Amino acid sequence: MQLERVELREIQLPLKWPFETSFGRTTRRRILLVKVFDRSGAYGYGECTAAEGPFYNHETIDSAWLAVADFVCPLIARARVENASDVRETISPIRGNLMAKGAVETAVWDLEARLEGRPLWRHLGGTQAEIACGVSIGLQETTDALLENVRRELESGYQRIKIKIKPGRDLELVDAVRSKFPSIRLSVDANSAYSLEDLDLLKQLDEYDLMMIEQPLAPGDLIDHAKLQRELKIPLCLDESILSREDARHARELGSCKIVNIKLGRVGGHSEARLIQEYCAGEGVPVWCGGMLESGIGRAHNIAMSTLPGFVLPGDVSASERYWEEDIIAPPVTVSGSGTIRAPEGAGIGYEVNERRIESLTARRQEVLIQG
Ligand code: OSB
Ligand code: MG
Repeated sequence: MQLERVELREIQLPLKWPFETSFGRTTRRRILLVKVFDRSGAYGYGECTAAEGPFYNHETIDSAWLAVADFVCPLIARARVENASDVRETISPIRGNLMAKGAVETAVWDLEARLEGRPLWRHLGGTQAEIACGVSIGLQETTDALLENVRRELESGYQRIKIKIKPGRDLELVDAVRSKFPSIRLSVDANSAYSLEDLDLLKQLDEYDLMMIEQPLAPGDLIDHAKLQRELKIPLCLDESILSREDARHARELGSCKIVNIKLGRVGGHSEARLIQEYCAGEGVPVWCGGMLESGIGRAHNIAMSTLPGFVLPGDVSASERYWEEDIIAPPVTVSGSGTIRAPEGAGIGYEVNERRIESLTARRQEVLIQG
């Protein structure tokens, strides 16, 4: 592989329904797509999962654009990267900016798999041709609307329901869903909206037979998560807190969680994701794939990652039609009646990228030369 140039594009894609978490509400996505070209003319696609504003983590699409163009690409150019597995180390001098790095790193993996003519998921070492899917349901206007959403997703076949909570909108939502659906696999995600001062409330969640509470406390609070986990029966799952295999090890050794959510962007790409799932598998810690309201390209990468052997719980990887009127890949991602997605057998991410549609959605574009 000889990298020649990298194309950055911002596309704008309205969500079918607004998505609300404890940190805010999204109605329209601004998505940075990265396309890397080999000198042979082959290419690979990656998606940056940074949001429009710095509320999930510190990155934004605009900070990521700058990081990719001014720092990630130049480092890759200087190193003359030849293998996807070398990208992680090559760009490691850049601190943070993991979603920016992940966009490029995953694109190079797609390129390499396409060059070898095989599915990315097999190229990564995936073993599960069919992955288990759940859904993440945002905060709704009313409890009835939430219950109706849960009912519809269960009817579609999804294997696990996760609902978003925040202070003031927690116990009554969980109580309503659990009362109406006594035996479903149910979890909650707080996106860091609580502190140890909420211990009494969080303890009450213990009574609802949840699969997990995801990220109740601040991203840096591994110690407080460990204190909280000692007070609860339900497993804690960490999302925002886990940026690397080292973070997973620290969380494990401290007892901060019993389950880990892995997101490609948050950890900087496929290589780090693979290291985390390997570590967790060795420790008997279940992992699952999180989502960031991705378009088809990021979604396809999530599917590939989810086929690795450590991914034993249903992820937040769901059908394109839950997000978009029309996706940018063909066919769109679909989910079976039993809540699974079959990993595609085509080369690379395995879905056709609709370049005409991408062109029509493009708000800005920049090309960075790697090697003339
Ligand atoms: O915490 O998992 C999260 C979306 C945006 C930011 C953070 C999160 C989420 C989701 C949605 O839960 C997952 C998805 O459906 O893509
Ligand atoms: Mg989360």
